[in-house]
Amino acid sequence: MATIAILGLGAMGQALAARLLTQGHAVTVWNRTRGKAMALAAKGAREAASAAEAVAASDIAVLCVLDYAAAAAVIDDAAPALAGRTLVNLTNGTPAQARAAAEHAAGLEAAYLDGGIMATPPMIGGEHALILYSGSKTTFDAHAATLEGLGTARYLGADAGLASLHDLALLSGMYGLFAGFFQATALVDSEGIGAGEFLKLLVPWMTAMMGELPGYAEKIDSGDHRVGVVSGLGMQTASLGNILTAISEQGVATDLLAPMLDLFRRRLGPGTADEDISGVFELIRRTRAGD
Ligand code: FVH
Repeated sequence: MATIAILGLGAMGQALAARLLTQGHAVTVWNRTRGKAMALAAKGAREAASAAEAVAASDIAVLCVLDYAAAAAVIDDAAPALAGRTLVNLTNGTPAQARAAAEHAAGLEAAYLDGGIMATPPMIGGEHALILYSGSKTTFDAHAATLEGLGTARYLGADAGLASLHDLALLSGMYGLFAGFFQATALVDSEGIGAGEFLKLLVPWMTAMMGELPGYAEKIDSGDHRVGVVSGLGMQTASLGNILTAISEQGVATDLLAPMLDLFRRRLGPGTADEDISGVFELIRRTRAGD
């Protein structure tokens, strides 16, 4: 059993602390604003008066606050106690922020892991909870058994920014899905069809379309968007144009889908009508040296 500090008792910090207590770990908790530790104290947590005190009582400090500005403030408060301990930062941020935090922790002589939580608070400890980690492999291996208790622990590499990169990429996919759902539902809603009723058609359709992704991935990885094309960019640009015309005619806002048509039209040119729509990836990817 480990001695663990949970720094930050928002919805996620509370869930993490509760899970670790259930698993029998010795948990010390701290939150900027007092009064959030009562339920955890009833389950056996000890409340510390400061972040430094919580860290000093523990081998591992799990930091989960609103953003990296808040995380930096907590790390500064805890700095005197961090030397020789492990800081696991599960605060949501950018890869650059994660790398800077890793350097900051190294300067304080703390081992550092950055993490991205792919779960909501009620999911913590459950079979669908996934937490991505990056940073020192030695540190991850040393604490993997404890971290597995919070959810499947996936180590992505020594670069501390990798967990955040994958976290934000997965969330980008999620928001794209939600955007499609909102746009499609607004269209049928214009004729009085309810969202719940429409879902019966939408979910199987979206599930079937997920089957297209491996083909797109192959084209993106090879850079060749002309192999095995079934539905070309020319046809799909006309089709998406029809969809946006219909959306406008129905009095529905086009905001969520219109940027995709702009990309299709920008990509469409002499010789690209027969390539796949995966070609739009070339318009949004970062240009690399040699491209
Ligand atoms: N909740 C969720 O569904 C998502 C799931 C995926 C991961 N996220 C990220 O987890 C971080 C914490 O999220 P949270 O849900 O716990 O957020 P809140 O309930 O709003 O609690 C925020 C905590 O942050 C503390 N805090 C804010 N500013 C400061 C600061 N300057 N110094 C110290 N602590 C600060 C706040 O303290 P207080 O307001 O109670 O005093 C809460 O403990 C987050 O990165 C999500 O993106 C959650």
